[in-house]
Amino acid sequence: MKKTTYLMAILFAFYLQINAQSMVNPVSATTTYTGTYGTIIENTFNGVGLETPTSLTSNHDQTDEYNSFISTTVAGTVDFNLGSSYDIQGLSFWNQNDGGPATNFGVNSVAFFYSLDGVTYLPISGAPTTFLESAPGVYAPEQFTFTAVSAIYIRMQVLTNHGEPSGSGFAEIAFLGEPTPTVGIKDQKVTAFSMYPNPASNNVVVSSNYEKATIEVYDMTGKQVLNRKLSFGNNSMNVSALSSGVYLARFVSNNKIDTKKLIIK
Ligand SMILES: [Ca+2]
Repeated sequence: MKKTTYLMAILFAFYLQINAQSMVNPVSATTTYTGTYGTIIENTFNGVGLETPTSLTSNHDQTDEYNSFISTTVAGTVDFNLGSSYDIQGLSFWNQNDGGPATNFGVNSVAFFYSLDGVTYLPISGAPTTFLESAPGVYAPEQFTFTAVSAIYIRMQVLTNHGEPSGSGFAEIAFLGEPTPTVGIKDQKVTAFSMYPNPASNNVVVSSNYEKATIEVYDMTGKQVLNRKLSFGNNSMNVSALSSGVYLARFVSNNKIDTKKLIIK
């Protein structure tokens, strides 16, 4: 193969790799907010207002009651349902812009969480914690990337806005990711970690396929109850202090996050 052909092949493979990641739109959402000005939460994920509804870099039209959401309180939570499991590794966010009522309704400080069951939510490491107030005439999104998490639900908890006392608003949100790969027999060896016995009572052997990893155990309220460093291979984890019940074990290494259910007898 000629050198240039070889180089083109590599570039093309790289291009395919990048394009495997694409826009993931929620299919529904539930929120603690009450909408006002005739706005509905669906306006923030149905693509209405985006000049190119399939693009994470598209501009969003001037915000109005038909393409954005305004709440009656500043703080609130929105749980976006992706419909099925995706490996999410980024997001685009279009804040309330100068179409109205005013840019100071825009979302300011936030916290993002992910969940596979819509009940237990864990924090997304590296997700954005603030969004800028939109400048007049600026309708482009803020874009963020983070270490991928496998999620069916993404929670955005709004803590503050940009100064308006009567409520918060934003125009659109969309996620960057790909459908979570189904683990086949040939993929078993790339599983991040395994645990046995499970159900367990006193000790769990955690087998890690990565160097320098951590396992975090959360109870069903999302509270972390154990945190332990792992080395490659088998690690013994004492769980005798945990009461009987269902827990989530979250494995974190440099490039891999994986979550499994752990049952304590
Ligand atoms: Ca919109």
